[in-house]
Amino acid sequence: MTHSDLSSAPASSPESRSAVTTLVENLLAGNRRALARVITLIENDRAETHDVLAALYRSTGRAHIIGITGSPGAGKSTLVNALAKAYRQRGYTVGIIAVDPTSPFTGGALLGDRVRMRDLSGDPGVFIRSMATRGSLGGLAQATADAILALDAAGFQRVLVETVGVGQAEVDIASTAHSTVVVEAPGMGDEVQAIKAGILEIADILAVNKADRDGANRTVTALHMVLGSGGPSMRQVLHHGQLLDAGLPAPAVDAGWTPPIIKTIALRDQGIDELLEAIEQHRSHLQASGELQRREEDRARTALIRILQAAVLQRLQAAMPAWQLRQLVADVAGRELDPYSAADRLLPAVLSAQ
Ligand SMILES: Nc1nc2c(ncn2[C@@H]2O[C@H](COP(=O)(O)OP(=O)(O)O)[C@@H](O)[C@H]2O)c(=O)[nH]1
Ligand SMILES: [Mg+2]
Repeated sequence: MTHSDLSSAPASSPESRSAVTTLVENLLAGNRRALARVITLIENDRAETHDVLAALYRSTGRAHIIGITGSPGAGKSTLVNALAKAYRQRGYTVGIIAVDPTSPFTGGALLGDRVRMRDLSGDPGVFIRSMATRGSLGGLAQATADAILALDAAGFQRVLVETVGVGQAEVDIASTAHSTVVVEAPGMGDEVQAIKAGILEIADILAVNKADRDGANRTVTALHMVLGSGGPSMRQVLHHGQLLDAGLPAPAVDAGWTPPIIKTIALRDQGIDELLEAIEQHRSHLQASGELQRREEDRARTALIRILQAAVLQRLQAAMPAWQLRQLVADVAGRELDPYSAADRLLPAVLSAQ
């Protein structure tokens, strides 16, 4: 499989279909180049992506997906590196995806991450990839979710996804991950700030990294207080916020799990076994309580809505000249038309577009 096999043929041609089949077969057989190629297709939002994912989908659903999020500099990359090594020592294969919405680079990790992940490279049981935005319709969240599917299909048992906690990104990852680890570090500013930003709402596990530094215990105490007052209803807030679909029952609250707070020194591999244990305990809890199934349904719903939104916009853009859309927007902005009526005018175009 070479790059030109897939780029030369039109998306639905027989040549392209057989190239897709070969690519998928190679990925499922554990070929790393095929996996890398598939993730590149996903990143570039190529037309073949849908065929590839459709062919892979039945082979997914086995990996445990772990989101690692928190402020820049909290030590997420270092922690991911240490966690991956610990998982490897226990015989698990590990996929790592570093998501950086601000990075202009794709396909290669940031220099610091490259240095840190050096001790993992060359290990066939580890696959590392970083992803950045390409401004595709589906966006970074969709590309990340699809890349996770590819790693899952390729047989990686644990998939670690590092995201910078800067708002919507971590909420998106939380809806993609089975277990979300929020990384805090002492002296990184007001803990209340993190709570305000909503980052704790998505935590299944809290890691207070840089526990070698002053103030780690203060951070732990502050987090205990917030969790004590907020309790398990935190998750409910998130899920209700994401219920874009009317008529579906609100998901049950995961009342049986209190996020543990674990001190780590990622630089020295301290607290990593405890963190790994907490993740595995959370996985067992998800399975035993039925929460795993519920989160899978959440994931499926989120994915479906995201894909539908992108498809509707794509069809709209295909069916209507850009100037016409701009005029409609101008009319709404100028109060000549309300947005509901504008949408009503656009919908027939969406439905008739091929
Ligand atoms: N003192 C101390 N420094 C750490 C620890 N873990 C990471 N660091 C350092 O913190 C900085 C940021 O780490 P990095 O993993 O890149 O953070 P990220 O931005 O959250 O991914 C780096 O200089 C790390 O070496 C730790 O446990 N203790
Ligand atoms: Mg990082």
